[in-house]
Amino acid sequence: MKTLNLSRAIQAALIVAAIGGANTVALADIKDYEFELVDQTVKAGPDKVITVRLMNTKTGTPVPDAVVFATRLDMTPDGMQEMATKIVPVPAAEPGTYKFKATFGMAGRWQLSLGAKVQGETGTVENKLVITAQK
Ligand SMILES: [Cu+2]
Repeated sequence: MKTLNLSRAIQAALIVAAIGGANTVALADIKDYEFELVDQTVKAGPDKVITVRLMNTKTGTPVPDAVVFATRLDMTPDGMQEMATKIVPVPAAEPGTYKFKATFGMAGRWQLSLGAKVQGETGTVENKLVITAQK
């Protein structure tokens, strides 16, 4: 019966460790961050600026000084996955906001794929936002 008691003890210790681990993760989770569009629409045409805000959804505050990268801008929402456009970062004045410049060659819905590294957090924030280009 000694073996059984030992395995019970190990099991209990593992459960405590698992709960402790979960609590630690819950204090600061990369899933608590998300991007939002400052403007839902943009004028179709060359060199249009998109502004996004990185939010901490737990505190409801913008997150400055993140390393933000736009990975892709294409027309997936309108069934044109292959219709992608170049996207380049431009300086943003307001802390917690990030700007990009792109040419919207066609009116319609565009999907912006974004990533971010947040200071003090492990992992990567990954979001897809839909912005509408208007004629
Ligand atoms: Cu298109």
